[in-house]
Amino acid sequence: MSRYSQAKDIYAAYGIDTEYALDKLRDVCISVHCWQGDDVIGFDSREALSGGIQTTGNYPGRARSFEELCADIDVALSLIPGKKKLNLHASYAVAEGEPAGRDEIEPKHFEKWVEFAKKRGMGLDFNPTFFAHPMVKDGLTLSSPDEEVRAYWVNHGRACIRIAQYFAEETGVPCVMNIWIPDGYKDIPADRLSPRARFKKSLDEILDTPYDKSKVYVTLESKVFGIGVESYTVGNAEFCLSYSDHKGITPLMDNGHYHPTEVVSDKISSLLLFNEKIALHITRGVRWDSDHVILLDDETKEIAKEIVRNDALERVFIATDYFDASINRISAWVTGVRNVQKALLAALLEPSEAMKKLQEEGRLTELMVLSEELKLAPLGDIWNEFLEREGKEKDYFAKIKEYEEKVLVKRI
Ligand code: RNT
Ligand code: ZN
Repeated sequence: MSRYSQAKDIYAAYGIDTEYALDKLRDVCISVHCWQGDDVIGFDSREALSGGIQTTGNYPGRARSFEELCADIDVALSLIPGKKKLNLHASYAVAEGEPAGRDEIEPKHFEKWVEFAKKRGMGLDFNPTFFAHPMVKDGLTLSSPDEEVRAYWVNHGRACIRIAQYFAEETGVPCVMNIWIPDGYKDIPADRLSPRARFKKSLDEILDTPYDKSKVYVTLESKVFGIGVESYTVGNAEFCLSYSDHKGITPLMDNGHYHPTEVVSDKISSLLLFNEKIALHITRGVRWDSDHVILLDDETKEIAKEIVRNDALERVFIATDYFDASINRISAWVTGVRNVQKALLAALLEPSEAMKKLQEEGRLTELMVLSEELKLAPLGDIWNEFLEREGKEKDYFAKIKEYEEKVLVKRI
C-alpha cells in the first residue's frame, strides 16, 4: 500500500476526502510577485528602494534585465505546482532606450510581459509603483501638498488602470490592480487629516478613469508603519477599509502591515462579511514588516484555514509579497509559494464542519483534543501526492543549485 493510500485512510477516518482536497488545491491560483527576483529594483529608475521597504543581503545572481528576470521566473514556475498568476509592478516596464515617465506609461511598455504570460497560459496582476522615484517628494506621493507631485502620481495611477485592463483583455484573466503608497511621517505630525484628505481626493481622481469592473479589480493596501515612517502612515487600516467600502473597491491586507500582535487570520472573516472579494499579500514579518520568505508557520496556516473553512477560495485574491536577497532568490520564491499551498492543503484536510459543530455545542475540550491530534496527521504524504500529480519534484534545491552554478553566479 502506498504512503498516499495509507494517509488517505487516516484522513478518511476523520471524515476527510483527500481526493477532494487535492482537486481543490489544484484550482487555487496564487499570484506570484515578480519582485523577489531582483530585490524590488525594477527597470525604470536608478533610485534606491524607498518607501520604508527594504531588501537586505547580496546573494549572487540578482536579475538585472527583463530577460534575466523572465529566465529566473521560469525556473521558479517550473518548480511551483498548481495554478499561478504573475504579479508585476509598474517599475518593471520594458522600454527601448530611455524609460517612459511613470505618469505616461502605456500598454506598449508591457507588451513583452503580456507575451510572456500568454505563452505560459497565465494571468497578470499589477501594481502602480509609488516609491523609489525622483517624483516622491518628502516621502509623499498621492498625499503630497505639492500639486505637481500629487498630479504626477494620480496620472501614474490612471495609467496603471489602463494597463491593468489591457492585461485582463489580453490574457482573458481579470487583473487585480493594487494600490499601496508609502506616504507618511517619521515623527509626530501636526496635521493627520490633510494628507489623508489629499490621498482620498487622489484616489477619487484615479478611479474616475473608466474601466471595466469585471476585468479590473482595484485593491487598496493599508499599512501601519514603515522604516522612516514610524509615527504616521497616510494609508492606515481605517482609511483603507473605509475608502474601499465607500468606493466599492477591494480591501487588501498584507500580514506584515499590522501591529506585531495583530493577526490577519482574525480579520478575514470580518471582511468577508462585508466584501464580495478581498485580497491578501502573504508575507512573513520578523519583528517588523521585514518581508521574509513565507514559512509553513502557524499564522500562514491560520490564514489558509480562514479562507478554506469560510468557503472563500473564490473570493480571496491570494498573492505573495516578500523579498529576501540573502539567499538564493529562486529558492525563496519556490519555498514561499509552496508554503502557501501547503497551508491551503492543510486547511482543506481539516474536518471543519465537525470542528465548527464542536464549537457550537460548547464542546471546547474535544475541539482542542481534535485540533492537536490533526497536527500530526500525515499531511506530507498528501503533499507529495500533489507534487507527483503535478509533475513537480519534492526536492527542488538540486535544480536550483544547478541553475545557480550555470547562470546566477556568472552575473557579475
Ligand atoms: C510594502 C507593501 C507593498 C510592497 C510591494 C512591492 O510594505 O507590502 O505591497 O511590498 O508593492
Ligand atoms: Zn504588500
